[in-house]
Amino acid sequence: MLSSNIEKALNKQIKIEAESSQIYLAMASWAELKGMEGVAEFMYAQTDEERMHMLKIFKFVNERGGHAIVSELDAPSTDFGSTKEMFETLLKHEEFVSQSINELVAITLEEKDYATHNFLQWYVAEQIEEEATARTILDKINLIGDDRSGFYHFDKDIKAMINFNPQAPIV
Ligand code: OFO
Repeated sequence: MLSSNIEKALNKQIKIEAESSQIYLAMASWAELKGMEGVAEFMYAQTDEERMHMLKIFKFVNERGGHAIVSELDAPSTDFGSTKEMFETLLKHEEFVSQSINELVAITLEEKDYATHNFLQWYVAEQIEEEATARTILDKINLIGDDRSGFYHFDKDIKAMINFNPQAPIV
């Protein structure tokens, strides 16, 4: 059984994951309209992945006797400036998510809730991977600079970094 404190903190994380999904969907739309097919595809995969992150916590809360809440979400931006700025925003957002997961892990230790602590380890590992992917992409963008043909190849190559598997089970 979840304590009300942990239930509240997990519901807060559900909202963060749902907002992450919205942010990446907005990024997908922006990239698609700019003709960056590969970047848009990457963002469409990201939005699905974040929804999966949200659902995983959602189901865990209900399974553990809590009540998973669907709350109102903040609307994301519609304009992300440039591709580089968009990936900088993405990295900053993932760093914020990592911080939030870390705080959640700290609460589970304070409350000696080892089941939730164990459940959250998947998110700790996932955040390391997501931050690393964002940094790798930013390194590539910085290397390309203003080279248009380099950018054309980047848009093609980024598809290889999509690791979302739509066939994978949700939980
Ligand atoms: Fe990329 O944030 Fe979810 O966990």
